[in-house]
Amino acid sequence: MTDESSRASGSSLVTLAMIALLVGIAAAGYYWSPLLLPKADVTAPPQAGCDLQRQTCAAVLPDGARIELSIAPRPIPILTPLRVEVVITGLQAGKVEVDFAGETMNMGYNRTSLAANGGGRHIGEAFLPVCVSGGMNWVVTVQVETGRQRIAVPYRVAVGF
Ligand SMILES: [Cu+2]
Repeated sequence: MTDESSRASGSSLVTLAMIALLVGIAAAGYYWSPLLLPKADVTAPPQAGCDLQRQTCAAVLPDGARIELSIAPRPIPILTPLRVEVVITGLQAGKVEVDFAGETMNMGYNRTSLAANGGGRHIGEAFLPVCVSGGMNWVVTVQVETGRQRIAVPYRVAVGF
């Protein structure tokens, strides 16, 4: 009887130790993730109510700088080359990238670098994969690197409905 209970408490100690270890790993992962994943220092919300399926959408930063995104053709098709254009005013941009991610499902890595084309204009091409569920919501994040910071603007758009 005593042997049974001591064995039981021994295994619960092992369980506790494993839980502590997992919590430690999770905490370390959270702590180190900014070094492993590209993480924006500043996230600027796009202007509310703007639909990339219909128009160019912009985000205005607190200092007045603007980051505009347009995707053509409209409506946005899948499995077709898309022309992605970002126009930046009021800040000196280095690298500009656009990342397409499923809002609620993992659609793989879909990121494209844009080339500067003068006057704050950056142009690139993207391609959306087909989704098993038909239409889906995408988060299109414009990532702009300046000398001091990385700015992310997450636009949301429904494609293929
Ligand atoms: Cu999907």
